[in-house]
Parts: sequence; C-alpha cells; structure tokens
Amino acid sequence: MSHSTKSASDWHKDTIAIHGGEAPQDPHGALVPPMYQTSTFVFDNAAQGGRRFAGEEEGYMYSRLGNPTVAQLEQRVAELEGMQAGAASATGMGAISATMLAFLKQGDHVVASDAIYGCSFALFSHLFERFGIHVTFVDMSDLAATEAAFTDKTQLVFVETPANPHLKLIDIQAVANFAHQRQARLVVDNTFMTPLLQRPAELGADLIVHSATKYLNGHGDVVAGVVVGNQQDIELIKLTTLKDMGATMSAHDAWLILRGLKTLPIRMQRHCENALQVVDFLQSQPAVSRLYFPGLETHPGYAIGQKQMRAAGAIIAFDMRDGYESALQLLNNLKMIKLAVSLGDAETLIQHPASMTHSPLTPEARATAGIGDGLVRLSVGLEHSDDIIADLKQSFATIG
Ligand code: 3LM
Repeated sequence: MSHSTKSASDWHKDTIAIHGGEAPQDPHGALVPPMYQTSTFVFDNAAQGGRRFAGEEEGYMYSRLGNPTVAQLEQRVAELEGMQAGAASATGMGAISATMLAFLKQGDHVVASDAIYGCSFALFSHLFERFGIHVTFVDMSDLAATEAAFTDKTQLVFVETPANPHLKLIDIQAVANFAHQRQARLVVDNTFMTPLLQRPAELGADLIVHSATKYLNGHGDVVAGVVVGNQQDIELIKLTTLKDMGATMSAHDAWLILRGLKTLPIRMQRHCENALQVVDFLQSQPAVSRLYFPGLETHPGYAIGQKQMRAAGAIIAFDMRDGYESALQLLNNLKMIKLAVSLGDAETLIQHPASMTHSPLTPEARATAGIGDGLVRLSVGLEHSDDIIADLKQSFATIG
C-alpha cells in the first residue's frame, strides 16, 4: 500500500532519504510521523474486517500483516533503490530467507556467489539442502564459471557485492544478463553500499536485500532487514514467506530506521572520506601484508567498481603479515575502536571474520573464499579520522 503524497521520482536521493514514503499530513501536524506501536487495528464493523481480510478494502488489520510506520519505511527504501515496493523484516537474514524461499520449491536450483555473509552461506548450504533446494557457490568474478553454474532448474541468483568480508566485486549487469537469459531472478545484497553508492536496480537486479541493521539505520540500536522489488514480487513475499514465517519488522524499529535514514547521505559521505584516510595509513604499515579496498587500483575488481559503484564505501579488510596471533593482538590492544561484529555504525568497529562473522563457513569454504586466519575487517565510523588512525597506530605499535 503506497502512502506517498507525491511522486518522488524527480527528487534527489538526499531528499528521498528524508521525505520518501511520507504519509499524508498528520491530523495534529506532527513533523515526525507517529510510531504506530500497536499489535492490532480496530474495525468499524464486522463487514469491514471481512473486506480487509478478503483484500477488497485497503486498511490495516494486524501488525504482522502490515503497519503504517513500517509501510512508510518500506516505501522510502523502495524509492531510494528506484524500485516499486518494499517489505521490511525483523533482520537482514529475515529479508534474505523470506525473499529466497518465496520463489523456491523442492528441486529448484540457486546460483550464489562464493563470497557472501556467513549466515547467508549457512542458510543456503545447510537449510536449503534439507528442503531439496540445491545451491551452487561459484566465483562470480569468473563470468564463464558463473554462466556454467546455471542449470535448467535455476530460479534464483544471489550476489553480494562488495562481498563480506573482503570486498570482492561482482559485475551485477553481467550476472543479471545470465539470469535473465534463463528466466531466473537476480537478488543483490546491497548492504555494504546502500542505495546511495550502488543502484542494483539500474544494473538489472530484480530484488535488492539489505541488512538495515547496518548503514540504513546507522546507529547500532536496531537489528532489521528490508527487500525491495517490483509490486508483484514484493506482494508475493509479503503474502507468503514474510506473513507466514513471521519475521516482520516492529513499528519501533521502523521508526528508528526512518530517523536514521534522514542522515544516510551525509553519513555515507563522511564514512567514505574517513575510509580513504584510514586506507592511506594502513598502506604504510609493514605489519599489513595485503589490503582489500575497492578504491585501490590494485583491487582485482577495481574496473567493475568504477563502472557500478559511486564510491568505494567504508569497509576495509586486511591480512596481517604474521597471521592469527598478530591479528588478535591488534584487535585486543585498541582503545577507542570497538571490537565487535556488525558494520555501518557511527562507531568504528573491528572484527576477525574467520572466528566471528564467517565462522559458519566450513574451513574449506573459508579457504576457497580466501578468508584466512590473519584477516581483519574494519568498519570505518564517523569519528574524526585522526582519532581512528591514532588508535590503530598505537595498537600496531604494540605488535612490534
Ligand atoms: C557482519 N552482517 O558483521 P542481520 N547481509 C550482509 C551482512 O553483512 C549481514 C546480513 C546480511 C554482520 C552481522 S555477524 C553475527 C553480524 C551483507 C550481517 C544479515 O540479520 O541484520 O544481521 O543481517 O558482517
């Protein structure tokens, strides 16, 4: 159900981040939309309740089936991504599972990038297999291998770019072409980029998923997800997997993310500026043997990034020359930077993918994906870059 009072198609993304999905004027003139913190909605009479459940009349019934605050968020993210509609979920994994399972049945096949977030890998490799859905993980930087991974049962293709944790880049347009030649849908996880830095819809993605826990909310106080796509696909997700499996978003979380989104454009700008400074510093560190950042010309996906990304983002990964022990030492000796998983918050966060975010991968899958024990991932926050660098510097100094 769209609540927009006017078309946002002419607005800049900075404006949509603030006004997208706006409901008609509040009866009291509240600037900020009220939070509809209610489980259920009262009908005028029994016939109206029946009409709403039958889909003959627009209106709310029960917050798992739809909520005005959540609807506003769904519309705002859809407009930011240049898609028709959105469905919000309790977590990013809730969005990914509801999206994938809405289009899959026993016997179907999925082509997925071999470089994806650990829980997406676990969902696809363990749970899907139990239900007879087979997933082929492929190095999608190899387009010939990607094309060869399709079968006549392939229904969905799943891409995360830049990939968690070491920013492998995939050519969205090329993969979309393969998918569409075979009537398969392309799902892109755009969590690391946000709609400000990468527009998968313009490159052929059919569905775009986000962990809204990250940059979209941006303040580290919500776990949430969202998927956007065309009206028909989103309706299907809402009416099947999201409604019946039930991982929907609460009004409170939607309200917080609507607030967070207002500053997304300026936050992303600062995140990216800070990341460039931190990359410069890391390049000068002898303890770092390899730096993964899409803004570096030495990055294997640099040309793809130039084509499809508006900036390199603010996630940096690096290998410590002396491996595991020195990685742990670096993490343990930081003073301001927080040792925590997640990303996209105001606070700079650092973590160890092999033992944390990507521990659900088997050691073999981690080796194939190049996630070594000396790999460290940094989510560059909004503090002053001098302070981020100073903290890293003092911790590197303890390694010797
Ligand atoms: C992390 N990532 O620290 P939620 N897609 C991507 C993600 O990075 C994530 C999800 C989906 C991290 C979370 S690890 C225990 C913490 C690209 C999450 C899933 O369900 O909202 O966590 O999103 O890399």
